[in-house]
Amino acid sequence: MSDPTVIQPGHYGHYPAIMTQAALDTMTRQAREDPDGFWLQQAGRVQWHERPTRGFEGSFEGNVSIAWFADGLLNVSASCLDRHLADRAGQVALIAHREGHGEAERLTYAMLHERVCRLANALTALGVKKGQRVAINLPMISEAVVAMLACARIGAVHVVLFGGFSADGIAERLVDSGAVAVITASVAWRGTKRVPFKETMDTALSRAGAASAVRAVLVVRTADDAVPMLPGRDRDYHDFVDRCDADFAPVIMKAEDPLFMLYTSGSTGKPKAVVHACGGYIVWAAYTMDMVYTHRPGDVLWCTADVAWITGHSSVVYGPLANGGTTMISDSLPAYPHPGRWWDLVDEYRVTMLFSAPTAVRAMMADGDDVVNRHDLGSLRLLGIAGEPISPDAWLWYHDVVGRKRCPVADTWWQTETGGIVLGPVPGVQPLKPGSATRPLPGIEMAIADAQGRILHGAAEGSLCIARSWPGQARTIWGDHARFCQTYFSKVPGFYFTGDGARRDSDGYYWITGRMDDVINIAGHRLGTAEVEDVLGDDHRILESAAVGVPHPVKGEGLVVFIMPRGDNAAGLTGEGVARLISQRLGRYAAPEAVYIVPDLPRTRSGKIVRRLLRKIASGETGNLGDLSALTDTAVVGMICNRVWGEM
Ligand code: 6R9
Repeated sequence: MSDPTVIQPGHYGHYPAIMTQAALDTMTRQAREDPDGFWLQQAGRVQWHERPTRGFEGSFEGNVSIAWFADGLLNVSASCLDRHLADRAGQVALIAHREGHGEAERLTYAMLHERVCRLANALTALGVKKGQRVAINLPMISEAVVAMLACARIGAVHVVLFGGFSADGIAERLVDSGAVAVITASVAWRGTKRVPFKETMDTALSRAGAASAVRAVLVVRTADDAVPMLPGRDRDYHDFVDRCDADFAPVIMKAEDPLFMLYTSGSTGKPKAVVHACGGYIVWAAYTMDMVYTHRPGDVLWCTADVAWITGHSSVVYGPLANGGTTMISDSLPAYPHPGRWWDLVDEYRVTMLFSAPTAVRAMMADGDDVVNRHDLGSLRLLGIAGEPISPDAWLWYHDVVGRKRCPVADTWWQTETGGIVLGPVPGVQPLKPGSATRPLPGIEMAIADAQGRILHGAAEGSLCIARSWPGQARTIWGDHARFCQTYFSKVPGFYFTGDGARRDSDGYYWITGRMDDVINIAGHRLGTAEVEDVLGDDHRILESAAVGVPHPVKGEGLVVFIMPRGDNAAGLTGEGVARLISQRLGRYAAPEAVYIVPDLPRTRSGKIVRRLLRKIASGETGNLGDLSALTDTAVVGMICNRVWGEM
């Protein structure tokens, strides 16, 4: 009898699988036996100015070093654009839909190439040089894709900053990255909400003051209203760029030159930017996206991720374009102006591969099946997800209701640090298990370690690690290589530690159990609890605070904050005020679900706040608080329970 929780590939009899299980097994074996040979062969997926002959060089020990294809020369934008001009200049590369703006913009490879060249010339005219950083802070409009590729073309390192960051968050990242130029927009719309990009950037730049190296700001005018411009610094994007030359010879880069850096959250308060290298990253993006999202003629891939996340980099921009596909972006929301809006767009643009986040799936699930059923959705052939754990229920809803049981669901596990998909199915080849991110792609040697750092074999649960480098691996943390070594390579010596916990079943499938560090995942956005506590530490009325993640039905996790006021100096301190402070300082995405002002926090004898207990209390698991004997004062627990849940 077959296990009901396993869906065999034969179920998708029509699915155009790219290989057989036997071929996949062979690939996996080759990659294991001769990794350098395997990856040098995969490197042929992209265009090189000088093809590499060297595979991996480096070590996960000591002062970790990671290099791939070190003698290769290339330009990533040439691989994503110029290479396709010979045979698909007229094929649509990018569909850019803007809510409320009628028909989407459709840019062919030739048009995208031209726009990227013009911006490359514009940035050069502004004095931006190879190796310098350019911050991109844009909504989901075509200029965001153009901007990333134009930086790649001139060899500048792009730093895409999320539109949800606060002015302080942007200022901090501009200073840390040393960005010399900024590309932003006047405003964006999130449904009916106006998001003032330029205003926030102005505030960020004035707060950063002399600490920022930004000399030039290009502003895409996204609305008709007047935009205040600072003469000498700010320029209207299209006025300036559209007059620049339509040709720009790509700057030849070494494979190990940085392509971009991207900020992500870890377990300390300071945001960190991981650095990705040109050669390894683009090979990895092309390889992983082809293994899971193989583009065929006529395919439209819509990955709903914001370009400010790694998913936006690899699955919206670099992977699809390296593979010569058609990628779609949209600034729409799933339920605005009405529930089912994304299904309208799937039908309108004949989307064949839809890639989203579990949080969006859960939100659309809550709108009910009728909303989905009113749509055709016949163009879809593959559904994908990444970003957070998905329950088997939500997985099956996506599969049965959205995919009408015709489309495989690819649950892909990866990280900003991994550059691209690590765990995920080759659709139509492997059996699927709802709730599992399946198995590692060929070339990835996944491992599970116990609490002592010992590697476990067979079915096991513990911390998720990777035994050997892969081309898309982040090379360092910008300006802090020691932190890179400490964060990822000290927990399990000789292995890359992901920060996640996982269980591997007897079929070799992985089930992610969640983060093992102090990072929470709010609707797919990583947030370090230490970032929140750092912000609160700046309010002199707050003596101490503890931020924890609790389960949330739509967002996956929500933020709950406990505040201990400073005895006699806490006048005016309110939960709303604290919530406002967090949103202002970090960004809207970090807004807490609840703030509790409590007289004390539970502590161990060495003074450490026991966040595990606070998490249980906040999520209502008060019947099962576990052993409290290590606490200095157990009465605190009852007091906090009362504060959160009333008299018990
Ligand atoms: C791609 C991306 C990485 C963290 C990662 C893990 C969680 C990502 C997941 C998943 C369960 C999946 N995560 N994919 N958890 N199942 N399929 O999201 O990168 O923003 O760096 O987040 O997200 O906890 O460690 P990033």
